[in-house]
Amino acid sequence: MIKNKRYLKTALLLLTPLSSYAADCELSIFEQLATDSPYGITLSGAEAIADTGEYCQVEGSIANAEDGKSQIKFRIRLPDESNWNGKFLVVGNGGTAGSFQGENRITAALQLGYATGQTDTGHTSVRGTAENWVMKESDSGTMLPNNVTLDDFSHRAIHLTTVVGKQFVDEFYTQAPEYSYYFGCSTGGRQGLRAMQSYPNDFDGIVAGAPVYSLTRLNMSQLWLGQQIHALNTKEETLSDEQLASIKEAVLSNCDAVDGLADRIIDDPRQCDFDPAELSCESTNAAAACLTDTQLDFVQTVYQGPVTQTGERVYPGAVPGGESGGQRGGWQAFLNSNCTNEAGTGRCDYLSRAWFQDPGMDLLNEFSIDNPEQVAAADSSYFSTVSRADNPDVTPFVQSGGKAIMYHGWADTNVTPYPTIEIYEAMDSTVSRKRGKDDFRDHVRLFMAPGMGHCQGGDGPNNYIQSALTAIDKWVVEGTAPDSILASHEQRGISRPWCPYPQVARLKAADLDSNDAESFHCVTPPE
Ligand SMILES: [Ca+2]
Repeated sequence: MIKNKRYLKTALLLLTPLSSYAADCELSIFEQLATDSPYGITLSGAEAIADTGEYCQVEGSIANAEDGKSQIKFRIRLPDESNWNGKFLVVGNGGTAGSFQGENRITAALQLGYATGQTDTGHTSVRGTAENWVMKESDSGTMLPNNVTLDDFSHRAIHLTTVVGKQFVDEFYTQAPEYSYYFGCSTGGRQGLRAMQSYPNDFDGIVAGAPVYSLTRLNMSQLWLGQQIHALNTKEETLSDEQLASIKEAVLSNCDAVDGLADRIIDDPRQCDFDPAELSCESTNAAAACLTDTQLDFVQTVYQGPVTQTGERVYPGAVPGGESGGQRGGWQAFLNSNCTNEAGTGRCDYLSRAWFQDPGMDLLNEFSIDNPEQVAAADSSYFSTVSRADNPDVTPFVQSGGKAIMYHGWADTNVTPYPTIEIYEAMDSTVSRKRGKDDFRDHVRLFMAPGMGHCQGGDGPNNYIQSALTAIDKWVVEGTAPDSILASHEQRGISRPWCPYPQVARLKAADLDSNDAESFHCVTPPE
């Protein structure tokens, strides 16, 4: 019935060429779908928009079949039929989500003719207000984990937005999407990993950047770092911008040219042997931005990461090369971040709610990685358990023919890149062992991005969205695995290929232009 109305409208459009595309974007198109849906869909609006091409934007919410308590907001954008490429792309979130995010990915996708989907992941987060959505009050007045919002945030919202989004695409074009993709970074990277692990048939292709496979361990390392910063500040030894810049310059002078090119890009920070002691104010030729002994200890500690007194590593440390500058300001970003218990102003407040449902708990002073009971309690909280994306067995995804591009900036100071290599290698060995063959890299490839910060920024090439999207599409549709991904740095005017791990980019010949990606090829580094 509804579809017949659409056909009628289409016919009218053909008869009246001056009719706008807007005539074909009405909520009524989707009403029957919403009524028949088992997921409890409420439509909130449809609007014809013309910015990145012309598209129909539909918004609504999903209550979810299971318990009907979810409030997962979704936004679907449907390009004009003549521009639709037959595909559907869902983009992920960042941070604690709570709004429609990933607009730069959406814009790139609309330019390529994709229908797109976004979700707020089932709760609203407003900067500066408490993350109360992680808790709920029981009938007896005690605070409990809010399992509905936590499930939605962790994995269910992306899944249901994808399932429902495909139906909206089908309803609008009277044709299901030929291929469906996912693209996200940071929290969005975790959502992409989780999709591979838990919903192996949702997507034909996944692009997952800076994924956080253990959100709680990342958060624990950030809390620990907050405590180190607090201690440094208490001693009035706070690192200045000038000192951070001098650390970065010292790192570069020691490590930049190790890869053969002095270009302010460190190809593989694991090859960087840097001792901050050379910046000591005690040295004979100490510079104005030298470091005190307390500051030197702090810098070493940040590289080392959280390790307990008994020698147990809680999480990997920071990579050298991202100390200063970049789009997110290097270490300044976390040196300026606070960890107070004031509602809505810091990570400590959020984690006290997420891990312990106790906003009154002073994590800065009361939590310690050297207290095994506390660490175990945080690790086993509902929040931590449900938000993990650490199952390396993605065999079902691989067996269903899925393709995935993972990536991580080698100068990411927000989310240290080491765990991404760790989970990638664990996935490779697990899947290869189970399948009894060595074709994992025909399905999943990791691209480490030299000099790039957290999902963006940094001195290295960090403009990659369009080429990553093109690469995953080519892999899925044509079966051509990406041997490199072209990335560029707009301000520096340089381009460079990202190489599939463990390969690195090297000049094909020493006299070629090192600003041009064409001069490079991907090679396996010598042992
Ligand atoms: Ca270099």
